[in-house]
Amino acid sequence: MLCGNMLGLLAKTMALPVVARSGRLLKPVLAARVPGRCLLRQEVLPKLPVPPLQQTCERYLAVLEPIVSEEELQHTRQLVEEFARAGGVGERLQKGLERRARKTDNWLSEWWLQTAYLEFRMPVAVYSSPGVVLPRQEFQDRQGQMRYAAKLIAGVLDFKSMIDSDTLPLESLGGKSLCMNQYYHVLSSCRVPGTKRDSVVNYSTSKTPPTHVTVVHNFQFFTLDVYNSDGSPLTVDQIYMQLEKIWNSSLQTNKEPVGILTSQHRNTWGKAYASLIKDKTNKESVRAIQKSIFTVCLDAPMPRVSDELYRSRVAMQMLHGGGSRWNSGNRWFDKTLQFIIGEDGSCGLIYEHAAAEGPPIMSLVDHVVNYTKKSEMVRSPMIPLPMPQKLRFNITPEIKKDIEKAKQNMNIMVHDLDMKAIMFSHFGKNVPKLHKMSPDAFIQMALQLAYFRMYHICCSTYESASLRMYRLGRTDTIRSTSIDSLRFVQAMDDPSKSNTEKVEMLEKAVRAHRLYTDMAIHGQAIDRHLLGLKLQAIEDLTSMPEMFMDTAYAVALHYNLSTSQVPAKTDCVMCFGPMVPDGYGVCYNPMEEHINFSVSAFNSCAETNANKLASGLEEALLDMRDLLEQTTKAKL
Ligand SMILES: *[C@@H]1O[C@H](CO)[C@@H](O)[C@H](O)[C@H]1NC(C)=O
Ligand SMILES: *[C@@H]1O[C@H](CO)[C@@H](O)[C@H](O)[C@H]1NC(C)=O
Ligand SMILES: *[C@@H]1O[C@H](CO)[C@@H](O)[C@H](O)[C@H]1NC(C)=O
Ligand SMILES: *[C@@H]1O[C@H](CO)[C@@H](O)[C@H](O)[C@H]1NC(C)=O
Ligand SMILES: CC(=O)N[C@H]1CO[C@H](CO)[C@@H](O)[C@@H]1O
Repeated sequence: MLCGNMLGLLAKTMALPVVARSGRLLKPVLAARVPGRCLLRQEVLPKLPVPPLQQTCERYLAVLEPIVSEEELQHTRQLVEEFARAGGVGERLQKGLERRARKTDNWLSEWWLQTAYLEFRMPVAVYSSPGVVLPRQEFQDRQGQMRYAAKLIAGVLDFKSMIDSDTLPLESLGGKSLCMNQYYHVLSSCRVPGTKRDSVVNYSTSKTPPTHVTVVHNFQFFTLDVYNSDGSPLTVDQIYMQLEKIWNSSLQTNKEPVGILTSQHRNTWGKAYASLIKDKTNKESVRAIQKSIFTVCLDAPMPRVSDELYRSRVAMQMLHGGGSRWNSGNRWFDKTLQFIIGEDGSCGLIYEHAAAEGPPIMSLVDHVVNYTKKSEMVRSPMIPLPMPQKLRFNITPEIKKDIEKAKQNMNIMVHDLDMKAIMFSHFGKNVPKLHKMSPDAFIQMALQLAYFRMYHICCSTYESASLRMYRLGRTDTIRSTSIDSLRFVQAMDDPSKSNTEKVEMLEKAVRAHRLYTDMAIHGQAIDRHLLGLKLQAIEDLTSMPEMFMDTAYAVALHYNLSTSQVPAKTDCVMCFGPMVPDGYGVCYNPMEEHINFSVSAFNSCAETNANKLASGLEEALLDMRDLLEQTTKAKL
């Protein structure tokens, strides 16, 4: 199954003065967003190209080389030749794609949103939504927890004011502007389940944009109005007081965890949703959550674990909440953005993936974390504020049954997810840079090496690449496994190879990865193009070309390694589940002198082990550094 997990490449931000076009300084306000700089810039971004057919076919055969047998490759070669021959079906589909590209802003984005996300029927928790682990906070009690939550809410509102006034720092990559569209989909939006496919609603451009966030504590949801009537945001102090009121009126812990319904298989939840919102009160409560700017989950403390396991436990708390006994019911998984703050200092967030990739989320996180560090909060005059509204749910026996089923399924998912979050503290981007290698390519090659050492073969590897250089661009796939990476990992532990040979092979593999990356961010990778040709065949009601029914195609799309580099300035790490039942999900944030990793796998697969791959990765990184250092020394 295609899953659109994840992120893009390092995006440089150019800070621009926070001054409106009129020259007047902008106040954070509720004013409806006016199409301004970002949207005008949108118009001048180039359109995503459709790569040439022959190029994609050749590159497809090249990526298969390290992952399928020679016989299979031979067979596939024939199918591809047949597909791409002059006057053949490939050319016809290609023309269809080119037509689509002329008629739309982006030939891919709507298809991608539908196939990768809204038609994906597995639960969004674990299978689709990424989490982010923030550095552990010092607080040890609920006052500290609420104070931090209040600062965090204020920080997001501060970021929102840049979105509303269209003054977000524009991002660029290699001197080219990036599409800023995703930023406008993160707040005030929510996924809505359907019985066959889902949809996404957003209220940021509605006539009456929302002025509230939802807060959930002990499975009970509240709406918290975060703006004064004059449009100014509440101060941290004010938000704190409101959170305390919420806390005090949600002390009972015996409430039905309605939110856990959102963790179900999408068809199941789609059915349960229809029955839930038949009741008018329920419908209004659900609407209030969907419409809110974002959600804040005040989590109960989780079981204590050793410092070594703590990071991994928090990663799991972000991804699924720990099960029905713990915080899994303290979520609305359909909500695009949910910050999570535990009483024990664990912090982070989870986001629903249909709206955005990692980078916009990370730049929001960087902004918010900075904001929470601003020394002390200003004391504001205490104007009495209304009590935040509790959202009521009428639980019929039928809904109660759905909740019980959801609890069971969630607990199965919780048991199945294996997650290891590690900090690699020996070095970061500094070492590869010293040896003139791309840090991302270096880390990817270490991952290839670790995998090869475990399985003695290599596998299809997905690394997301940002297509944001193009209008409405999302992602394509960097295929990190190449014939050059295979040669390198084979040579690395081969005593008949000299260090100099090994270094040459590493350099070659790193260059191949760089080249593929460059190709991908310029819209010339193969994965989305092949998907487009396939969807075009479906749209044209053409019989499915054999090339897409070939085993090699299934192998190519079976990503045992699903990876993403998600850089942030904040010392944090993103995490997500594997893309396939027998695979791994690996995410990393390379800092200058250390790297934070998360590695996930499923316990139900006997062949995979997150701990083992994580330590293999550390070993591979160290071995590669030693190789470079020894060889360089020898040269001197
Ligand atoms: C919100 O969704 C509507 C309908 O899907 C869409 O027309 C609108 O452009 C979206 N607004 C934003 C800010 O993306
Ligand atoms: C919440 O309850 C605590 C303890 O009973 C009390 O000290 C505090 O004043 C209450 N806060 C609000 C805002 O009602
Ligand atoms: C956070 O603050 C630091 C120091 O004040 C600054 O250098 C950095 O650019 C800020 N980052 C963001 C994303 O605002
Ligand atoms: C990886 O993928 C292949 C199928 O493409 C499968 O046979 C293999 O067992 C997978 N899992 C692992 C852990 O290698
Ligand atoms: C969120 C997280 O795990 N951050 C860690 C990244 O690595 C550094 C240094 O090794 C740790 O200090 C952070 O806690």
